[in-house]
Amino acid sequence: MTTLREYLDTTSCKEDLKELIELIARQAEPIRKAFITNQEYVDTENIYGEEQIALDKWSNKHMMEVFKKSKLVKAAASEEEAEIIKFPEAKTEYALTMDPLDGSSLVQVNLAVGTIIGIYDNGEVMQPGRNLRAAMYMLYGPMTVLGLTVKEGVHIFAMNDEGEYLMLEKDVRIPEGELYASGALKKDWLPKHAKFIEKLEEEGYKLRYSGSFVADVHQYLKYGGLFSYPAYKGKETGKLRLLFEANPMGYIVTQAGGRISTGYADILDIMPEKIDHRVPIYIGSKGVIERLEKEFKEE
Ligand code: AHM
Ligand code: MG
Repeated sequence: MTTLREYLDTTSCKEDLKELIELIARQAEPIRKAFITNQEYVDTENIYGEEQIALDKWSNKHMMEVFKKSKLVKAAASEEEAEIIKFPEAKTEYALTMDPLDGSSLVQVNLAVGTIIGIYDNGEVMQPGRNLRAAMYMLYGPMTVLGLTVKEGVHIFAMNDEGEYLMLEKDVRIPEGELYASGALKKDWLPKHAKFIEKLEEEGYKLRYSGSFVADVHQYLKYGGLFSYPAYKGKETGKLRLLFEANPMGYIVTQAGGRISTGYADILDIMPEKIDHRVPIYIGSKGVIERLEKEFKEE
């Protein structure tokens, strides 16, 4: 079986990028181990005023320490930090975006959660997702799984008992599947969104929504369909973040032949206006997203 290193050696990645990807992927082990010791809620809120559980903070702090020590990261923006963190001792130009623990509300019920990372190679995080050099996620489910693209397709790896990643699926292509999901309360959905979701239900699309974006997108990558967290009444920007969630996962899905859209435009072309820039998200199979964009524009 192909190890992560063996795969990386077949790509056009420079040695320091290979090292960075391996280093990040290895952090799945300490993060997983921390699940058991970081279960309780702490009485702080994150920068979005949300209740923050200890594991969010722990994972963020752990990753930032790893980045600093490695000298492989010049700057990092994290969902858990109000400002971009700079590492002046870095010997590279890699700038990262990170959701250290996506799906954190599921930690205490032991459902799948993950870490999402975007990697730019020009020292800058405030730029469109289209410019990403690489994107990856680690999913902590029954197995520890790594989804990775270095702009040469999407490949899925699983960690074995020795902590080594072995390739599970090569060159994943997202099919035109029939799963659907929508975040936000149904009573707050905007009319165009509600109409489209209703249509999918009538066509026989099956509902799959877990509360963990990274776990949901991993599933949609395999089976296809339309995952959405839309604009909704009172929050026209939607909930999910451009830098930390939409761009890296959208980049991966796009590399697998799928799409990510606001319903009107490709999310990967958006210039971020601020660190916590939020976007309505439609992500999944290409056909259904093109159909949605067409209908949204027509009405
Ligand atoms: P988080 O990064 O703080 O965990 O928040 C993002 C999560 C996504 O993983 C998920 O899709 C969404 O929020 C779930 O939200 P809701 O509870 O409104 O369904
Ligand atoms: Mg998140």
